[in-house]
Amino acid sequence: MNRQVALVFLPSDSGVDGARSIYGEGKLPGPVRWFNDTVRDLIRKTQFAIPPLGLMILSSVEVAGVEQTICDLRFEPFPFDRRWDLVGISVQTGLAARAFALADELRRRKIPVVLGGPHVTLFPDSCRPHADVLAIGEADDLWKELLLDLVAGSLRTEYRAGTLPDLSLPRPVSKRSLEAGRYFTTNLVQTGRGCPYHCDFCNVHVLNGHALRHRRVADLVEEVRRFREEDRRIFFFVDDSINADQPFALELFTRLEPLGIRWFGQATTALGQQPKLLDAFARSGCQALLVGIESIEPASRKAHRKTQSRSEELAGNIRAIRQNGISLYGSFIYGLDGDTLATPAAILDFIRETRLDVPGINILRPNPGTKVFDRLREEGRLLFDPDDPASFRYTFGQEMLYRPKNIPLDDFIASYSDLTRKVFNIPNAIRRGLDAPGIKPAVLFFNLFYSHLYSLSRHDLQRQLERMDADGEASCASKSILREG
Ligand code: B12
Ligand code: SF4
Repeated sequence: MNRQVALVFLPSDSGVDGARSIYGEGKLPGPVRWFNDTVRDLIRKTQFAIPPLGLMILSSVEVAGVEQTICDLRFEPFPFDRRWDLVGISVQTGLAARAFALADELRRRKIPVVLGGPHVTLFPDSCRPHADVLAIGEADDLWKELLLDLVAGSLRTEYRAGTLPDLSLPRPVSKRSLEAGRYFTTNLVQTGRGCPYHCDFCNVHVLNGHALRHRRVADLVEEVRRFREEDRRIFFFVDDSINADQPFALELFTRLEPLGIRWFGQATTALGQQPKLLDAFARSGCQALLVGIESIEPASRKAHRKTQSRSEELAGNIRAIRQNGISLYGSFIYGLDGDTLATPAAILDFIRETRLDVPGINILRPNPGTKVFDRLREEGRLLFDPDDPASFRYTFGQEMLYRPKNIPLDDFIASYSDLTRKVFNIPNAIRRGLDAPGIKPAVLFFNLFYSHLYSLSRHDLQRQLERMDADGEASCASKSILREG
C-alpha cells in the first residue's frame, strides 16, 4: 500500500486570501458584515487564488511507494477523515501560530508532521516542539531523501539543505497533485532564486541568498510550452525581480515570444530604463507587473537600504513601462524611518501623476528575521512580543506592529487612514480600470477589492488604538488583539 503524504498550504488571516476584520466581524454593523461575506464569497468564486508553487515542486518529486496530495486549506478544512502517513505543512512567519495549532492536533492523533518553508528555515528552534521532522532550507533535493526514508521507515528528525540547490539541474514541475479548477491559473513558473539587493524589511535574500541562481532557459521554455498545453490561462512568473539579470531575462522572454502566452510577474522599476528587455516583455505577452516602489522619500529609501533605484527616476520609469501596454501594481510602504506627515500628500501626487493602475499602500511589517526587525527591537519600537516570532501575523494594513520613527502612533493612523480613503474609492477604481494599459477588468477588480479591504484597515486600526488607550500599555496591544482574533 502506498504511503499517503499530505502537503498543506494555509490561508492568511486577512488579505489576498479573503478580507476579514481581525477584531471579529461581530463588532461590525450588520450590513457591513453582509457586504464582507459577499466580497469574500466573490473572491472564492472568481478563483482569485493561485496554487503554492513550493508545494507543486515538492509533489513533483517521485518516489516509488509514495502518493502525495496538496491540501489547500483556503478551500477546505484539513481532511482528518483520510489515512495519512505523513503531513508536511508549509510555514510562513505570519502563519506560524496557525501552522503549529494544526501540527499539534495532527500529532495528538498520532499523525507524523514535517514542517518546512520560510519560517522553518529562519526559526528552526521555535518550530521543533511542534514537529516530528524539520526540513530546513530550500527542499527541492532533500524532499526526495526524506520520502525515501519514509518508505524505509527511517525518518530522521531533521533534514537540512547544506547548500542552496543548483537550479540548472532539470526538475520539471508537475501539476498532477492540484485541483486545477479551483485556481485563477495553475501556470506558475519560477525562473530563478536569490536577490542581489539588501532591502532591510525583506527576507528573500536571507532565505534564498544574494547570488542569482537560474533554471536553464531551455528547461523553462519547455515547461512553459507543456504548461500551456495543459492550461491556456495566464502565466505568473513568481520571481522577486524578473528583470534582475538582464541578459538572462532577455534571452528567456525572446524565446518565449513565439509561444503566444500572456503573463504577469514582479520586477524592479529599473525596467523602465531597460528598453530592449521592456520590448521583449511586451512582445512575449506581459500584461502586468508588480513593482516595489516602497518609498518616494530619499531619506526612507536610504534608511531601509532600498538603493537599487533612485526616487527621481521612479516616475519616468513607470511611465515608460505603462507606455509599453503593461499595467502596474505599485507597492508603497508608508511609515518608514524617513517618512513624515507630509509623505501621504507626496504619495497621492505621485499616484496621480504616474497614473499607477493599482497602488498598494502598505504599513511596514517588521518580519522577524529581517534587519529592520532587529533594529526596531533594539530601539524598543515593536508592538508585539519580539521573543515569540509566532506572535507576528500578516494582515492587510489592519494592525500596527511598531511605532513609526517621526510620527506619533495616533497621528500616523489618522494620516494613513486618510491616505487610503483618498486613494481607494469607487470613482477612482472605475477611472483606473478604464485608464489601464492592459487587463482592464483585473485592474478594476483589484481597485474595488482594495476599496473594501482598506475600509476594513481603517476600522481595525481605529479599534487597535482604542484598545491600546484602554489597556494603557501600548506594548500589550498586539497580544490582546491576537487573543481575540
Ligand atoms: C508568489 C508569492 C506570493 C503570491 C502567491 C502565493 C502562493 N499561493 O504561493 C501571493 C501574491 C498571493 C503571495 C501572498 C502572500 N505572501 Co508571498 N511570496 C511570493 C514569493 C514572491 C514567491 C513564492 C514562491 O512561489 N516561491 C517559490 C517556492 C519554490 O519557494 P518556497 O515557497 O519558499 O518553497 C521552498 C522552501 O521554502 C521549501 N518549502 C516550502 N514549504 C514547504 C513545506 C514542506 C513540508 C517542506 C518540506 C518544504 C517546504 O521547499 C520549497 C522548495 O525549495 C515569495 C518570495 C520568495 N522568493 O519565495 C513571497 C513570500 C513567500 N510571501 C510572503 C508573504 C509575507 C506573503 C503574504 C503574507 C503577503 C500579505 N501580507 O498578504 C501573503 C500570504 C498568502 C499565503 N496564504 O501564503 C513572504 C513570507 C515571509 C516569511 N518569512 O514567511 C515571502 C518570503 C516574501 C518576503 N519578501 O519575505 N505571495
Ligand atoms: S524587497 Fe525585492 S528587491 Fe528588496 S531584497 Fe526583497 S526581493 Fe530583493
